[in-house]
Parts: sequence; structure tokens; C-alpha cells
Amino acid sequence: MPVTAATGLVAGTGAAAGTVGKEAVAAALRTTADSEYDGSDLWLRYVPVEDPGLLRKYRETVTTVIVENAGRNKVHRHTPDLSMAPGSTERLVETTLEAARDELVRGLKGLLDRAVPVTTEPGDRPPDGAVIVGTRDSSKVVRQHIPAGDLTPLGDAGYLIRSFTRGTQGFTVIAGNTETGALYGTFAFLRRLQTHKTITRLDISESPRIRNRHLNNWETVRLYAGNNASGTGGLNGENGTIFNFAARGESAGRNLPVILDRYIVVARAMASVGINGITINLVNADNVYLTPRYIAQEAALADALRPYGIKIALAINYTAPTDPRFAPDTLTNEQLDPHGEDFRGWWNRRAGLLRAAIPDFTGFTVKANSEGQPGPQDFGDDHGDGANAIAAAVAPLGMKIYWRTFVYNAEVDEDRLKRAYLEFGYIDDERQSDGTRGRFLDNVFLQTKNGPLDFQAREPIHPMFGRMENTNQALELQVTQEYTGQDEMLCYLGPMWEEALKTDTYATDERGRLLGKRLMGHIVDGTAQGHADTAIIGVANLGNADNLTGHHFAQANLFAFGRQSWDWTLDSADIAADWVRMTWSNRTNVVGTIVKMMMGSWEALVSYQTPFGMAHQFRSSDHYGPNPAERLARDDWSPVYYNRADSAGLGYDRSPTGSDFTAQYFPTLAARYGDIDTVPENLLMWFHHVPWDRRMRSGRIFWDDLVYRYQMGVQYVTWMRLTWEALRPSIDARRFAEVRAKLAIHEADAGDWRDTCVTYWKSFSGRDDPVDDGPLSIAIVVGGRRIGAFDLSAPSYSIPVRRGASPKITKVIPADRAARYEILSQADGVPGQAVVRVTKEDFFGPLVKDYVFVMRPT
Ligand code: BDP
Repeated sequence: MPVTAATGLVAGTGAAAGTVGKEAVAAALRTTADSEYDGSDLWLRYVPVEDPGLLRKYRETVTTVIVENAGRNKVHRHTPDLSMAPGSTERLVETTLEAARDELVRGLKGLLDRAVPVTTEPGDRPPDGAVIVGTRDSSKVVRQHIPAGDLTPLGDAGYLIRSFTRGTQGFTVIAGNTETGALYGTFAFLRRLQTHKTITRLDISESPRIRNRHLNNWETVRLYAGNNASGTGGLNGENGTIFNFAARGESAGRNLPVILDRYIVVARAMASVGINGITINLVNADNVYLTPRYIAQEAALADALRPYGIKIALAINYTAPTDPRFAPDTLTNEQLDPHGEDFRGWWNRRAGLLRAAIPDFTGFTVKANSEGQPGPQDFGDDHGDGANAIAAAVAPLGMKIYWRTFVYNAEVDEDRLKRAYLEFGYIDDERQSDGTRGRFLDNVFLQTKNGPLDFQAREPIHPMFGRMENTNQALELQVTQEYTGQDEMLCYLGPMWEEALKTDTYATDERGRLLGKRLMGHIVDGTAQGHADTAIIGVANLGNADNLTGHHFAQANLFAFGRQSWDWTLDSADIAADWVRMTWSNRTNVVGTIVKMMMGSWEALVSYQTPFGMAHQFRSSDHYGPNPAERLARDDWSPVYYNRADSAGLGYDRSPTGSDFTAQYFPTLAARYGDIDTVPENLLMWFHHVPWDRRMRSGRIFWDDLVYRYQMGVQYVTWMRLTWEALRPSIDARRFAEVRAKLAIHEADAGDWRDTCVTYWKSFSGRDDPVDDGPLSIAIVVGGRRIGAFDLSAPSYSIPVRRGASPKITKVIPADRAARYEILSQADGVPGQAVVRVTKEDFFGPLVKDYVFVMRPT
């Protein structure tokens, strides 16, 4: 926390006090503290508003905070002696309005650089400069000034922020139907100040489009946000995850029910973007989470999160009832019949235990018959039987089941992508005895990844979206960057999710007529097909690293997930701009530059990892680096299964003449994807085996475009690295250095992707790297001779210079007219070295290539 950092520095700067005066010390302290800032506040960083004019305006508009009856609605607390770990800086609150009030006080103090008084009494009329937070229940001001009719339509999570003007002055009301709504409004108001937006004449009404906005916290795998034994933070007995249940050694005293600062920071951050639930353990679930000892710990966590409107859930294992750890309440295999009372009774009892400790416990996430996890099929039943059995058992307790559809049993179909729909589609279509369709119960959500494979950087949408009319559908996105650079690569995922959510499914009704609202987002928010209960899930990226997410820029993905799950129609660039302002700086050039870096970063990653719809070329050991030649125990885990490289071309034919996966889409998309001439080029190899010499839209042949695309991805990372370097004066030292170090790794590893993949493809295409017509291709003139044919993947080029001739580059001729060049250095003699930097803005952002020419005598 910055507070701690500042305190730690007092001693060091104290000596200067006598000589330079108090103010200078304060300033020095702030800069030094900033230079040490570790990112632990996420985007809830409330630094003083730099612009003096704006600061003055804000200070005029906000002079006092009024929260009436903040202590009235105490949230449930199960754990009698709930307490923060010794030395904590965060504190436990007892109500949601207290959380809102404290946030406002903390935020305003930081932003306005002075304490803002808080009172509980508005008097007869609110004073000028007051900010009032509450509900119609808690606050007289809200009752007097906000008509019920304005609030009611906003539901139980919505909020309203309204300015009331009197002459040149006035006051501001932040109201919700619930205290949680008021808390969301408070964060939205603070966000306006953090992003330097106007806070006068406001009339804002907001409510979320999707009801359940949850994280799934995979606490033991794909955790790129945690300190580990070799990392800088050290393990200290923690396993790297965000919540400690079983830390040992030095951290043994820091297990739940003890509450750590970072839990509260995360709760505040989640609430600030409207995330209202979290499944706290991995989908490959450990039954220990269902034991009484763990339930007591979970209850403490739920107690701490509850004031922030966050409810918890657990991932479970389908055969948990047979686990001896639950003795004497265990079942035999025979008793696992989903239609029988034993199985249902067991789940009802276990859920009852949870319910007793955590009254708002939301339910279970289930990964069944998937990647070796047990499930109903092991006993001759199907997913409908299994999901409904547990759902029926927990329905009386008001709980829900999030049943994952990430299944791909090889015997279902040779094409892995077809398998989920084949296993779930018929259950959704099934006619029921009451005449309705669809067997899944109302408290079952089918939780489906955005694409049909597995969180690849670019996938088409999953064909189940829109085809499961009779079942609640939850969309699952991966916030933790398993396949998108983990904690090394800067990859902003907002644009990827925006692309998915705004994809037209071309869904039709039962008579084949196109639906009016049919984007993926409409399916997920329920407006396409009239679903009342809706959900979006982010596989979280939280850990115990100082900055809580591993890479400083990974914080942006959590932020974007929250904002997009609240309102999927938002523009991911706007979200990025908010995040940059809240996290880094409000200076226009910094905002513009970092947003630009972020916006191209995903498409760049796609380009150097899996361009043109290539899928899953990751080495199996870590899903970070490439290994296109790998063959694993299962075909459908193997890169070769996806790339299908041969002498004819590259890619998986899923058209009607291939696996016919395209038939699972609605007719318009099926036709579009099924035809190599109409499929979008960025999904080309997803659906087709593409001949090496196929003519592409650029006019080049496929092979040439493919290689250039790999190179472009790396060239973008070079641009990011250089661009970050130029931001040094505007960024605090520690974070600047940490991101800088990561960008260097990023660039090298992107180069590894390019080289490993292109080299492997070459063994099939039998072609050389294309030269001379890439976006950054150039020819140079040295000693009167024109020299070209530079392979853009090479780190340097050897240029023969005749004895006595000048080694100077006299001319640079870019192949692309839009490219710019700069001769950074010339060779002084032979041997010598010259560097030419070529840049060009391409479709996803700026590209940079530094040509290093090594002049050597012939
Ligand atoms: C894959 C991960 C694996 C997860 C699986 C899942 O590699 O660790 O268990 O997804 O979603 O991407 O269940």
C-alpha cells in the first residue's frame, strides 16, 4: 500500500528536513513514495488531481459527505471474532453504506488532497457542496429529492447520480434501491474524478445488463498473479493464490478466518466495477472446500466480502459424496444415481451446511465429464440428469448450478469443436411432458467459454450461443492470461471480448426468422431470447503478488471484465482510457500513448502466435511458448491436430467438405464460415485447410501473408517497448522498470513464436521467407548499389562493401509507401554498423523494425 511505502520512507528523507523545509520534504516524500509504488491499489488509486483549475472546481463542488444511517443495515456476520491481520491498513466494515462512505472519504481525501468532512445529518436542506449517498430507506435527502419512480426501474444493483443546482452552487445525490446500488454509484462518482470528468450537472442512471457477474478463481493452476518461491515476493508459506486457506510456515497465522488487506482491496476493486460473485476454488475441485473446517474459513471470507455486495460459491466434484473425508456422511458409487434420493439428499445436506454458515451462498460450479473429472456419464447418465440432480437438491436453498460445457470426449466426434453441442444440444431441444422444451432446470446455467476450443487468443464464437434457447446460458471468459502471454506479455483483452460480445450470431426463431437482437451480448444478457436470469463469468487473475495480478497491465483485464460484464456494449478503448487514467496518469499524452499500446496488443499477440485463425500451437508444458510439432497422448491436445500442416497447406477443414463443424452455426454464419471465399481472413485456418499459394485479400499469396503477419506481431511489440521507454519521465520508477523488463521479455518471446512457427511451416511449404514487399520491407543503396531481399525476421544483415567504397547508406527505399524510415546511425568505416528504423501504422497499430546493417569488406 502506498501508505506503508510513505511511512517507510520518512526516516530516509528526514535528514533533509532542516535544510529544505517542510513542504519540500512533503513533496519529496510523495515523489519517493510514488517511485516505490507497487501497484497494490489496482485502479483504486486516489492521487491528487494535478490540474489546478480542475482541482479547484472539484473542491468547490465537493466540500462535505453526508451518509445518513450508515450503520443501520448490518450485513450478516457468521464469524464472531472476524478480524484483520495485525498491522493491516484496511478495515472491516459492517454495512454496505459504511463501505460507500469510507470509499468516498478515502477517495476524496486523495483526489482533492485534503480531508473532506463526513456527517450523518443533512439538516433541513443539504448544504452546498454536499455529496449524499444512500437509498430511499436510509436517507431523507434521497427520499425528498429522488422520486421512487426514477429509482425502481434500476433494479437491485442500479444507481443514479444527480446534481441539484442552486445558483452557482448545489449538491449531489448518489442513490440506489439497495445499499449495493449506492456503493456502485459511489465508485462511479469517484471514477469520474479519477478520470477528470465533469461532476456538475450530472443526471446518470445505470443498471447492469447481466445479473450475475462473477469471477471463477482458479487458485492452484494458471495462476500468473502469485508470488512463488523463485519470484521476487517469495513464497513465505503461501501458495501464491489470493485467499489463504492453508498457508504454512511464516504465513501460518495468515490463514482465514484472518482477513488480509489484499482481500479487502480486491473486494473494493470488484465492487468498483460491479462484480457481484466469486467461485473461490479451481474447477478441478478439491473436496476439502466442503469440509466443516474449510466452510468456517469460507464463511469468514464471505463475511468480509459481503459489505461489498459480493457473494461466494464453490466449485465441486461430482462424486464428492464418496470422499471418505466426509465420513460418516458418505455414499457408495451405487448411491450416486442422480435420480435417487441418496445423491440428492447428500447434496442438499452439504449445501445446507454451507447455507447455515453463509446465508447468501450462491451455489456450485461444476466441471463434469471433462478432462478426467468425474460426472454423470460415468454412471450411464447424461449432463442433463447430473446437472438437474444437484440443481434440484439445492433449489430449496435458493442456490444455482453453473454446469460447465467444456467437454470434448473423443468418441463423440473426430472434431473436438463439435462435441459440446452434440452433448448438450439435444437436452435443450428435448420436449418435456408439460409441452415445454428443454430438460435443464431453471436454476441451472450452462457455462460456456466464448469460443468452441479453449480460450485461444482468437476464436469464432461458440455455436451454442443462441442455440440453447431453452436453457440459461452463462458466458465464461478467461481473464487470467493462460494463452495470452501469462504474466510476461502485455495483452489487453478488452477488444477480444468486445469482438466476441458484438459478434452477430444470426440467430433465428423457430420459424427461421432472424431475431431482432442477436449479437452474442444479446444472447448473454437475455434480451435475444427472453431469458430472465443471466450470467457472465471471468476466470480470474488474482494472486498474492504485490500488484495482485502479476503484470501491471493484467490489472486492466480484470477492470475491463467488470466493466464489460456490467455493460457489454461499452467500447473497449474507452474502458482502457478510464483504466489508464485511474492507474497511471491523466496526462493526455500518457493516456493516448498507453491506450494505443493496449488497443493493438491483443491483435499483435494473435499475429505472432496464431494468425489467420490458426489455433492452439502452445507447448503443452506451460501453454506459454510455441511447439507446433508437438504430438501428445491425446490427438486433440496436440498442436499438429490443429495445424494439419502438409505440403498442400495449413489449417483445419471444418467446412461441409471437412468436419462440417460450421453446420452448428445458424445458417448465415454457417454459410459464411463454410466457404473459403467468404470466411473472414482472421478465421481462415479455423475453418479451412488453406493452400500455400492461395491469393489473399492483400494480393499476396497465403504463405507470404502468413510470414509477414508473424513478423508484424513482433514489430508491434518492438514499437511498444520503444514507446514505453519514452514514457519514463511520466511514470513512477518501480512500475516503469517492471513493465520495461517485461516488455523486453515479451519482445524476445514474441520473436521465438515467429521463428519457431515459421521454421516449422517452412518444412511443409518448402518456401523461403518472403522479402521485399512486407509492410516494413526496404531496399537500401550503399556505394551506388541497391541492396534488398532482407528477411524481416533476421536480427541483422551483412552488407558487403567494396574496398575503398563508402559504407554510408545513401538511400532507403521502403516497399510500402505508407512506411517511414529514419537512419539512426551510419557506419564510420568498414567494418562498421548502421541502423535504419522503419515504422508504419498498420491495421492493428504501429510497427517498428530496426534494421541493423553490418558493413563488411568484400
Ligand atoms: C484449460 C486449462 C485447464 C482448465 C481447463 C478448464 O488449461 O487448466 O482446467 O481449461 O477450463 O484451458 O477446465
